[in-house]
Formats: sequence, C-alpha cells, structure tokens
Amino acid sequence: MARREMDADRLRGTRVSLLLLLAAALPAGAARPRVPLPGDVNGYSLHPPYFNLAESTRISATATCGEERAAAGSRGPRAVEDLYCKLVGGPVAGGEPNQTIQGQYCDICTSMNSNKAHPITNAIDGTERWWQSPPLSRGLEFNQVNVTLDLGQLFHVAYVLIKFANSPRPDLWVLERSTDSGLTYEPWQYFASSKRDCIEKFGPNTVERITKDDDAICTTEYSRIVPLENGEIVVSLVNGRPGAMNFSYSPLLRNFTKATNIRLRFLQTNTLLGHLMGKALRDPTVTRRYYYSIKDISIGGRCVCHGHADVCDAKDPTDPYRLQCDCQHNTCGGSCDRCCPGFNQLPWKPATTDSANECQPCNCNGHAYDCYYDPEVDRHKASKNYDDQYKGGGVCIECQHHTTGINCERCIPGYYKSPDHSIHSPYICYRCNCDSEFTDGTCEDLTGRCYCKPNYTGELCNACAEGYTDFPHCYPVPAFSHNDTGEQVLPAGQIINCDCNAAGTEGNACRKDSQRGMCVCKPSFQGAQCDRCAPGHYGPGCQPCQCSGSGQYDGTCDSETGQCLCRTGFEGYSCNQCAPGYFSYPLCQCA
Ligand SMILES: [Ca+2]
Repeated sequence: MARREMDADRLRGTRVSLLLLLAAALPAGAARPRVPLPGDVNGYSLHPPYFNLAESTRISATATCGEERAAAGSRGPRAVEDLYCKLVGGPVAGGEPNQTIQGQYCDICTSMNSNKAHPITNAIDGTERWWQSPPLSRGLEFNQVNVTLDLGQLFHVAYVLIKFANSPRPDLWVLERSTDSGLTYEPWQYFASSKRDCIEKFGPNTVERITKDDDAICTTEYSRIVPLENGEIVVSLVNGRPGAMNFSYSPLLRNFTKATNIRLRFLQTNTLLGHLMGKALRDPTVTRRYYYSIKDISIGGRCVCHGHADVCDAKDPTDPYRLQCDCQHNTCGGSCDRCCPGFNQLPWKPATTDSANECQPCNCNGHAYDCYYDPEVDRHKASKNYDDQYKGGGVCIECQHHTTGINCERCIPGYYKSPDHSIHSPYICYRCNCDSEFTDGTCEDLTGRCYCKPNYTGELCNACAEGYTDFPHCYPVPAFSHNDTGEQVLPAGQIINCDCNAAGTEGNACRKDSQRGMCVCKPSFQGAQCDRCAPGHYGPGCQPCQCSGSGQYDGTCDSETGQCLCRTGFEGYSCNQCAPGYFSYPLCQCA
C-alpha cells in the first residue's frame, strides 16, 4: 500500500515536471491561446496546443518477455515462460509473493497469464503495468530490441519522456525518428554511459556542443546504472537549440522536430559491469537479470499546421485518430500545407513571426472557382490579382460562361464579348452568328462581325478574296493567268500555295498584286508575305497593342504576347503600374 502511494506521488511529480518542461519548451503554444497575445513571440504565426501523442499511437516491440515470435504460418506470437530476476537485491518487505532464488528477487513472465504478461501496450496504457524485453538468458541477441511508435501522421515533437520499470535505464541506445511513415529512420539523440562510448559508437561529432538546430547529440547522464529501478529519461528536442526561442523562424528546427514514427533502438542493457566478464555472459543466473522494461512513454507534440492554425482535432468521423488543423489564412489540407481552391494567386508559404503569408484569391472575374500558381506567369506579370494589379501568378482553371484566359477575361473562339455586359457577368460572351461555311467561325469582340476563311471576303464572307476565283469554291487563281513573274505554269483548277498571307493582305488576296508584283498588306501587317505584324500590333490577327498605361514607351508591344514596351520605372502588361523601387503611379518616381 505504502509503495503504491509512493508510485502515485511519483506519477503526480512527473506530471508537474512535465508541465514545467512544456512551459519551458513552448513559450507560447502551451497556454492554448486562440488569439495571439500582444508581444507573443509567434507573431502572425499560429500554433495548436501540445498534447501527449503517445496516448493514441500504435506501439510495437521486436521482442517481449514471455512471448516468442511466431513460427512461419502460425498466428500471433507463441507464449513462453521467461524466468527473470531484478538487479536490486532480495524481496522487498511486504512485496508480492515472488520467488527468491539465490538471494535474487525473481519472477516469471508469460503471455499465457495476464498477471505475468508484459506486452508493449503496457508502455502507453497510463497504468503502473510495464513492458519488459526477454532477459539475455534467452539469448544475447536480445540486447538489441526496438520499440516503435507509429504516430499515424506527421507531428512536431517537443520532448520524449520515458519512465523505466524494474530494470535500470539502457546503457547504449538511439532515439530515432521517421518522417516517411517508417520507411527510413534517422537519429534524434544518442545515449551512452561515457563520452568515449559516444565517440566510438556514434562518432566524434556527437559529443560536441549543439551549434545547429538539427545536431544529433550523445548524452551520457541517462545511462548511469543508478537508479536500478524506476529511472527516467527526458529528451527535449527544442530546448537548448539555437532556434528554440524562435520556433516559427527556424525551418531547420521545425524540420528537426517532425516525426511520423519514433523508434527506441536499444543496443545494450545496463549491467553491473557484467558485460566485461566473458564467462558471465554464458551464466544464466547473471544474464537473467539483464533486460529492458518501460512503464510509460509520453511524447509532447502538436500537429504540423505550418503556422496557419491554432486548433487541431479529429474531423473525419470514420477516422477519429486522424487530427486535422483548423486552417486559417485561406490555407487548406490536413496540415494547412496548400492554398485553398481559388486562392493560388501567390505561392503557398508557412506563416512566420513577421507575416501570416495568407494565400491570396485569384481574380477569375467570377467565371472560375479554382486556379493554380504559375511562376512563369508571375514573372511575366500576366495575371491580375483581386485588386486588378498585375501581381502574382494565379491562372484560372476551367473558366465558365464561355470565357478563357489567365483571368477568364476573354471569350472562347466562336464567342465574342458582349458590349452590354460587364466582364463579371455570366452573359459576357455571346455566340458568334457566323454559321456560313465561308467564315472561320470566330468573330470580332463587341461587334460580333464574322471573320472570313482565308479564301473569302465581304461583310458576309460571300465573295472570293482577291487571288481566288469561282465562288463558292474560291480556288486560287492559277499562277499562269498572272502572266507576270515567270513562275512555273500549272494546270488550271489545281490548288496551289499562296504567295501572300491571305489574312494580312488587302482583300484577303492569296496572290501578289498583278500590277505591283508584290503582296499588298493591310495597315496592321507587314513583310514580303504580309505575315508579320506592323509596329503597334500583335497576335495572330495583328490587333492594335493595348498600351493604355502612362508608362508605355511608344505604343508598341511584343508582336506575340502583346506585352507593351514600358519606360524605366514602369511595368505591367500595359505599363500601368510602377516597377519595384519606383513609387506613386502614374509618376513612378525613383525612391
Ligand atoms: Ca504503463
């Protein structure tokens, strides 16, 4: 009875020290603030509270006292009887009726009997029951035992607290973490009884002072043989590291604390110098006293929400163990790791002390729900944001209402912009009324005037363009009929290539003008074949450049994209904003 009270006291004591540990490790998150407090070191960055991750974890051990790994083909482990004895001397007065053998305090473990079973689940059950590994008398290979906790998802881990049971703490072991659901593990911290062991087993770097947030160090204070029972190990993964006071600023520390799985890789039990005596290793009365035992594992951690949530809880009723962040700042995903649909004007970023780095809405003029971020579009300043500025790289996806374009700002081919509706109206795009087989099916914005196929011309495209003959067929006029250039003479009626770009010539002519012996270009076209845009025009139809901004240079623009040529200090598609370092449009003076 007295002992049980002592245990209860010890548990209470641990809980208090745990709280202190948390308070020290977590300057702001632990107090569960819903609203960032003034002077909060997290600034704009939000963090959910810490809790004990171990309570809902899946735990496993590679070996357990009282059970043996199943033979191939059989179900579950096989029950065996393991005799073990404690390192502490004879039976404690008032203790349970256990055996005393040669002055050793001994007992049996077996999974057959629930009172004598020590399964690994005992390490996270919240009771005084404990897990125990097979004693080395069963085989020296049981020096190496792994205990693995599968957290089920990615968490930030601030500390790991392990309470051992009826054996000393391990002599040599590694605390490891995985961030890929257990595929690969890397060391978090090493444990050995001397600096020399640290260097020999884990390398000379492990005994140096922590200089980087992700240094894996070797600790000697937790491998002492005393206490022989109920020892504890506290591993803080945040405290004592350079980024500890500025968690949301240190990407290195944020990464270092991430884990989906935690593994305790025990390499060597603590012994009363027994490992030095070769003979002793073959003596079961010695080796039955060497094993690992764990009463409790606590893991202080919190959801990974990238600074975009201060609450994290179960949301999926079919998976109550999966925790999801209550994402803010227009972020989405279980860990707020992406921008919500329609909010990809800027690339996703984690929040920092200085900035919430909110995801910004795309400007799809009300014609699309979603968009994606394209760095190329951003670089060319081709996407308008919600404030009608060319900032960011949002590209609208699946523009509705017959619209298309980066901002759903144009009508699809076969439709034209209605003069009667605003760009935001679902009725902005009217169908071209160009059913004649002589039109190319597209028409002019605002007027709806049809564009003719190359061979045709006229308001209704009901005549042959110059250089074509025999409406409605409109064959190209055979070259020999021109009788001018001495070209190859071809039989009449055969379709031959055009000399001129029909769309770029007056009267949509395919042939050179017979008098002048050259292609006669429309004012917006130029070149020997009238296949290039004249200065101040762009696009396949060589429409006039839209350089309305005060920063435009001479009204000219890129002949393909229409990007206007801007004066120094200006930028934007139509030179209608100031370049970085210049201020107060339309002046755009140098700062
Ligand atoms: Ca327990």
